[in-house]
Amino acid sequence: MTTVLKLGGSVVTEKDTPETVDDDALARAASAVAAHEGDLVLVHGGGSFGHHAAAERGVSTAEGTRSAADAVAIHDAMGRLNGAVLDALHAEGVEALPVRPLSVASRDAAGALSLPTGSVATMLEEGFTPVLHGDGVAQAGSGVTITSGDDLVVALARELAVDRVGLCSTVPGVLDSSGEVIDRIERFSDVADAVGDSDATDVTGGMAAKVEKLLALSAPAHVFGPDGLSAFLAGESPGTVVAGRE
Ligand code: IP8
Repeated sequence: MTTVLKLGGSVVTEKDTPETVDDDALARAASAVAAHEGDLVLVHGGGSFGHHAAAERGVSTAEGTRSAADAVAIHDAMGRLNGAVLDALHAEGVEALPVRPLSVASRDAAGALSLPTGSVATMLEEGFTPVLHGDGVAQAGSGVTITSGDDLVVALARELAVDRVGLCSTVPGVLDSSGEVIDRIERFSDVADAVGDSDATDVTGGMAAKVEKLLALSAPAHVFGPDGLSAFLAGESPGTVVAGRE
């Protein structure tokens, strides 16, 4: 049983204060991950590290940079967050290893992501927990653009034999217009009016973009808040199930 789990950047950082880890939230997430049995690939978002670094330099999924210094500054910010995530996992006994997209991934001119997964698959076979993150990635015709952790989740779910996908966000699921968690989404049109943009600085789109990407997967995806993380890792279905092609 292979699970891909994204820890949202807003879950593990103080999203409005640059480069600030939410240590307690990260420690709780690491402890939940440590209790999980089975193969797990982790991805984390940018939070107050990558999104601030990218926004300061005018770089997004749509706007690339041809400045290597800017690309490396964004990558370094993500490296600092990745280091904090790895430290928290190691403290809980999780044998976590970094997999850093800038060096291995690419996008074509239309934005389609190519992510070689040989290292991830071999790490899993050897008992490690690979930890990827949203990053700057070279894109044909655009220099370096931002690739969201959500896109990495989708690429991993396509390339590996993944059974379950989880997105741990700050909200307890995908919410309808009255703030209630939607149990199950099968078509984007069902929720198009209800899902809006993320409110803090986020250069890669909000909940609407997440739902659209998850609907394209063949594995069921779950969107839940930090309180649902242990339940998800135990095989339960907290929050919203996004079941586009199930
Ligand atoms: O928070 C964004 O990843 P996300 C990564 O998963 C950067 O969208 C570098 C802004």
